[in-house]
Amino acid sequence: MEILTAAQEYIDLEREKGAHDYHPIPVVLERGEGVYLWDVERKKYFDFLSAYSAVNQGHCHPRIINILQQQAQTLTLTSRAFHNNKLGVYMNYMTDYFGFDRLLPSNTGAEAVEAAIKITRKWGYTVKGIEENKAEIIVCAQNFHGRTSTIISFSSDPGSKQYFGPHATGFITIPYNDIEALEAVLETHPNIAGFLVEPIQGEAGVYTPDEDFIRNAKALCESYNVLLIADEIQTGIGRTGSLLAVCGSCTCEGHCEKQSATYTEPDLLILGKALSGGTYPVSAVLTRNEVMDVIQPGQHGSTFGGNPMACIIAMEALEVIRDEQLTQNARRLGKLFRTALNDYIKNSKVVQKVRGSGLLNAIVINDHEESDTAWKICLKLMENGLLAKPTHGNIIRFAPPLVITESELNCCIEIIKSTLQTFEP
Ligand code: IF1
Repeated sequence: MEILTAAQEYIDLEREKGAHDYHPIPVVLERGEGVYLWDVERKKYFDFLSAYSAVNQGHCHPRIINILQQQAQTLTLTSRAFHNNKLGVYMNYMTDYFGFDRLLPSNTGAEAVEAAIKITRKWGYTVKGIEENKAEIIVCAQNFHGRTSTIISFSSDPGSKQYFGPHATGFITIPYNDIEALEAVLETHPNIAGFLVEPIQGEAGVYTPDEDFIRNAKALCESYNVLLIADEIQTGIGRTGSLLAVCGSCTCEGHCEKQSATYTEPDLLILGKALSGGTYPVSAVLTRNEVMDVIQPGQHGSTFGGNPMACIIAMEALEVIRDEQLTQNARRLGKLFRTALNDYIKNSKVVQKVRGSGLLNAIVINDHEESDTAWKICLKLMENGLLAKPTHGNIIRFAPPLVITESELNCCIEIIKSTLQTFEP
């Protein structure tokens, strides 16, 4: 392989030889460790994106990398045509960790969302008794669930879906955090099989619903015999200061047997991203017996889903979450972060709002959505040694790896404040 030196050369190669499907911050990274990243010129940065919350356990976590290396030297892939000696152990571990009966393994987040849609529809026909091809799934405006042709069909972002039609039907969109709208659709549509929802909307700009939204949604779903499908691909695994966002303020990290008053049990739980600590694509759908039983041999699958590498990595990644108490760390440092930034914005003309939960936070820039202020702030943050990315034009997401320490976070708060200061009028 060619060895290039200047960052610009790598950037040019991607632009000349690749699909123009992204508009990255112009930094070329070559190494990561914990909360830190280094570029090809050896400049060091704090990572405040964590690969969209996939690297909750920090870059190249030694325990995860160690187990990955061991398994890579032993057995990488068998396909599901044969059994392997890790999959069953992993399924047992996961169902126990998250409190469900059964697991369906996959690789990327979008694949797991697709699987959840298929399970939900088939449950709708074979258990609920909906007439074939009439099942509908309720989704929320401003959702982000992935990039497949079915999933983009119910996106509200024109860029994600325009000219990729014809779009899939069978989805009904309601406003996020609108329990009345949910009830109205359930009341008037007898063919609803599921309600697919992010407990906190990441792409929408880290939008947290009312405290009782998910709980009320679950109660409604129950009374209309509809499955509640929680997409926790981004919010799960400690990120928001609880094991899952549906745990609410419960801090037990999955030890409470879900008795906590704040926990809402989804019928289907979708996980991805940090399930591998960002080292490997691992995703999963968890549900109870009678729902998972709608899938029989030949009806779903994936060459890589449930491979022994994925299984062993995910178990270690989840052990790290527990052993290092990363959920508690996210909760404690998240509060500290929001307090510090809220303090700053009291006298700020640049930042309108700070919001989030745990270490999934965002600031809303006081400018219209098409302005490039957030982009410019991110470039300045990069210059100052901190990597973050705007979402929706005027929102900047701040999501460092959960292994960040208090002193590191304080250092980052200083970088963020002093950078924002240079944009104040
Ligand atoms: C991209 C955002 C994050 C997700 C939820 C499913 C998926 C995602 C809740 C699909 C993926 C990513 C993918 C990334 C941008 C991104 C993202 F900005 F769009 F919202 F994380 F913040 N459900 N999210 O957040 O998982 O198939 O990608 O593994 O560039 O598309 P995937």
